[in-house]
Amino acid sequence: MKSRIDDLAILGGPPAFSEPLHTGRPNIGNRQRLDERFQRILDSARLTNGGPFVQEFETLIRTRLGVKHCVATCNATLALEILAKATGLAGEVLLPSFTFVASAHALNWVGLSPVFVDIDADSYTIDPRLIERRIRPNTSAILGVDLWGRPCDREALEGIAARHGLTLLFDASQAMGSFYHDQPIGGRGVAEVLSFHATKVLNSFEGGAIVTNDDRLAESACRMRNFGFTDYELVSSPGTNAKMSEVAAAMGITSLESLDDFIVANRDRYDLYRQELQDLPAVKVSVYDARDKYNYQYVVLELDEATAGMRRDDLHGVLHAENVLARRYFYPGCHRMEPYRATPPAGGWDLPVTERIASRVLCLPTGPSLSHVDVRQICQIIRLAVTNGHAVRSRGVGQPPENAKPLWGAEIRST
Ligand code: T4K
Repeated sequence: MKSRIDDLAILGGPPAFSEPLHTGRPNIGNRQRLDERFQRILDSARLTNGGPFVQEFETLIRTRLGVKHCVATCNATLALEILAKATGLAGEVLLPSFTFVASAHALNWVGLSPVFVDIDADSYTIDPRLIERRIRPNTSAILGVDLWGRPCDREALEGIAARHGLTLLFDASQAMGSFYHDQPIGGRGVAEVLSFHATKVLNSFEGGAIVTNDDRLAESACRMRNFGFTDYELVSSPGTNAKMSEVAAAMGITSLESLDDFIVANRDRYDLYRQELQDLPAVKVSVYDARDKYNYQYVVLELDEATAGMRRDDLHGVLHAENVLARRYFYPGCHRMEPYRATPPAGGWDLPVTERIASRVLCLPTGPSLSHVDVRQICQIIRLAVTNGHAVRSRGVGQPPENAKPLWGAEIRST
């Protein structure tokens, strides 16, 4: 364990970890069962186009979430695009800027205009109190985002959508396994979208899904993900290719079998992080709404730079030097990314909470592949850095953001 600031790797000490600790380590599940499924796919030569594993995966997801339909796709970005097309959205869609850029890009890609609404400082999700002032005659929908697996305020959004005749959709890409109050995410609004990307709590290498209780919407989405085909040779609408492959579904099924174990492991690491960091006034590990349940896939630390004497980016640099690849998700907010940065509304984007939170938060490595010893060591590094923030900073540790990403080029530790 490091006890003096000179031990910190950024100040010349040896890195605490010889191999990178990633934020977003894939959860694999039972490899033997995965292998068996792969063999069955190869033996059957049924590789894609709605094969038996995709059908099984869809059934398992809809049963688990208690929804009528699951339309599996090759990723969540295309699921969002299809959903926007299938619900016939036009004009402007309200969503938070503080999200992964795919939430906004999917809308932009199909010709819609994302309009960003600020977030609530405690939940980090869209602030319902700020939505109505952004509604204009050409607003067609609200896209709530369950950031870091935390369900956004569905009841409040439903009320607003109903009052203004807006379509309500949810980007639940990060929220598989989470519950809004006592209900699994997936069944609210017109539809919800899930991601099964490798870094998600449930992974299918790449993958996504639209889940909905709307029969017609499910039928449209199925058609659109398969070039608009309704029959063997009959094409009855525009469409794209967003089909999930059989290997992806096999991974998804395998990962789903262990999902509850992954969540228990995530919860365990989250509790340990909180326990280890609770007495540090400069640091807040995100707290959750007791009415909900979470997948705990992201452990989010918020740094108060005035108390710490160092900026979030300094701490980010300190951790990366130790091979702890914490991420500044979702810095700097979509509104500061192109094309949204270049096309602000009159008067500019008004997103003070997003700006503040985006400059303060760090997501830490977590998950089954991370040991308790690892977590304690990471916490000790954080403690050492933030309790000596001024001293560390006076030695010029600030690391420009551009330097952070290349570390991902390093070898990945196997689970
Ligand atoms: N909406 C929301 C709210 C989302 O969060 C996302 C995706 C989407 C929509 C769109 O879903 P998809 O179309 O992707 O299904 C990652 C993911 O690529 C992205 O899926 C995810 N959100 C986003 C939050 O994170 P990056 O650029 O941060 O990933 P990357 O490659 O830097 O990996 C993160 C860390 O995970 C690295 O340190 C290494 C580790 N890793 C990653 C991969 C891919 C591994 O250890 N193994 C791996 O295979 O975007």
